[in-house]
Amino acid sequence: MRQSLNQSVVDCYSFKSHISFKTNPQFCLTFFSALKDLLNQTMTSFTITTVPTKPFEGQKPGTSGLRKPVKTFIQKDYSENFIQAILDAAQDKTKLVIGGDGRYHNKTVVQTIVQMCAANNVKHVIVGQNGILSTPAVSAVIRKRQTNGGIILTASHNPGGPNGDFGIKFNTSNGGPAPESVTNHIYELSKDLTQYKIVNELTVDVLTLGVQTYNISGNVFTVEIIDSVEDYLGLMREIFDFNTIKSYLSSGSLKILIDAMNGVMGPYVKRILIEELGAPTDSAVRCESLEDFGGHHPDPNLTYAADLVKQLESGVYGFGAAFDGDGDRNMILGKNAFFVTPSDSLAVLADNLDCIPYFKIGGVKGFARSMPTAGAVDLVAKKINKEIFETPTGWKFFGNLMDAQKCSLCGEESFGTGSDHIREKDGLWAVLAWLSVLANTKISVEELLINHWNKYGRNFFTRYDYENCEANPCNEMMTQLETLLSQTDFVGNTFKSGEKEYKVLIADDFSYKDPIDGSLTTKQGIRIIFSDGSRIIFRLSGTGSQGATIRLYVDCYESDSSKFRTDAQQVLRPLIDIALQISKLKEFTGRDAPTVIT
Ligand code: G16
Repeated sequence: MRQSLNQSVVDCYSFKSHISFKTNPQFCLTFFSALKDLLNQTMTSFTITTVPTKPFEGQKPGTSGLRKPVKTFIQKDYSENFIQAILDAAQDKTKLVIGGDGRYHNKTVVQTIVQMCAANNVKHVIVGQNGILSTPAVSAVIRKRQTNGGIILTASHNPGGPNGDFGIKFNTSNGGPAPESVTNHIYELSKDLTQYKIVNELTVDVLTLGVQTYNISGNVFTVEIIDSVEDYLGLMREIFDFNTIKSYLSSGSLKILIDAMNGVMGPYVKRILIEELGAPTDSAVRCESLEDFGGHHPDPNLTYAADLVKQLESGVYGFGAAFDGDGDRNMILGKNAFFVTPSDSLAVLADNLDCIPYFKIGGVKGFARSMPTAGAVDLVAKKINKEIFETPTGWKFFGNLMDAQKCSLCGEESFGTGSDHIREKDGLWAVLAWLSVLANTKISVEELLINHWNKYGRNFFTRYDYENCEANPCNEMMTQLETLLSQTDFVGNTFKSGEKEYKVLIADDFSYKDPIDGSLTTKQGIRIIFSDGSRIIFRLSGTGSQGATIRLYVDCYESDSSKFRTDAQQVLRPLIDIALQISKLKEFTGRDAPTVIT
């Protein structure tokens, strides 16, 4: 009886049976009223507590959610305040998804969110088993189960553990990170909070799959625990031709090595790549999800995924990939650790979308990239006559374009690639997309890139990160750059480094007017664009948890095929020197060298 009641409640919220809210609202209202009576007769009622609180400073979401050291989040009422601000900002919150990347503090906050949802009139929460869902999986679940949004617990690529970082992020009903209008609203609410509501006595069993029904002060509240991988796997099956990938992997033509970096991706890699697609069990490493990511920095780049790079250098593997803590980023390597820049990865996929059934059948609408991402994909868009959009850094800016059917594929230099199947970037999707291209073309990663450059020319790209600098000097450096660029004679100036000379064509602070809702986002990175198309860009990261991180992005275009195989650092050296000279970065930060180069 209890079980069938639970299932009926889920059906009502899920719009999936003949007794759904959508098809038969009157029946559902009567049903819930009867259920309420039954609950009041048979189940203990939990009471809602209103807790007085004081606002915390700085609960302003950054590029993607609120990210702070664990030590900040474990302060009394800190998480509760931010969750209350999210719940207050959410216009409709009948049904929400909850899940995180499993980092330290995940388990505690999952329970807190459930307790607060129960107290704040949320009717139904869907929780990944043991509180685990990758960021792309949350987006997939929100969309598949038509929820009003979700709360994701992650600090993405930032280190975890008691001395690492934690984060809370709100995604809206399209499955994507909340747009700035919503995050600004959350921040404003957080500044004036005087109380939050919680059901302290409620502790849900997050390990057992299925539905739990609770009586919260006489109202029905249901918690549905779902398998962390199932919905996402179902979506991947719809997008890709699993048989083609499977037979290519089993043909022995391609040996792969996947590094899950001890983040959330372990179970996804094992289930999808190994169990479903038949990759040998030793083709995935670091698949055990750990609260501190094994003490590593779960960031898939050449510095923090150095182990994978080393393995690929051996020449044994033809394809390698790594993910970040929450599974939305990816790094792609070919044999001998041939590095595919994220800008090139996006362009190569754009040029080969007919290898993927989702695009072959559904067609390709357009493309988008973040401003600092090199323009390799622009050249593909031009050739195949598709629209291309240049957005600020942050996946949230792609959501509107996708919802308006203007963009099918997008990517960022920060190791993000994805499509309109969800509204987050998607690490494993990118790997499956690459495997689809390799299985169809049957050539190596390096050959694919060389062919691509021969067809379009090569966009050389590098990014220098100066992590954890003192904030004030970095802000001063950016202000100084803005002042310099605003001088009337800056455009037209020439800068020399060695033999190379560059003339400034455009100098500005990037701003973006959303073509769909008209919203304007300013100060998104200082750009110096030279007359040959080369670019130098400076930004302060919006994902760090303390101090400041300066990102310097440099790119140039080369059409001479004899230069395609030159090392990117060598090609870009003159531009990097000019960037350091113009910005006086060393004088401001005291840093001689970046912490990470990609
Ligand atoms: C987030 C955003 C990305 C952005 C990246 C870097 O990724 O979702 O869109 O490119 O941060 O941002 P920043 O340069 O401001 O540090 P993730 O993987 O951290 O969620």
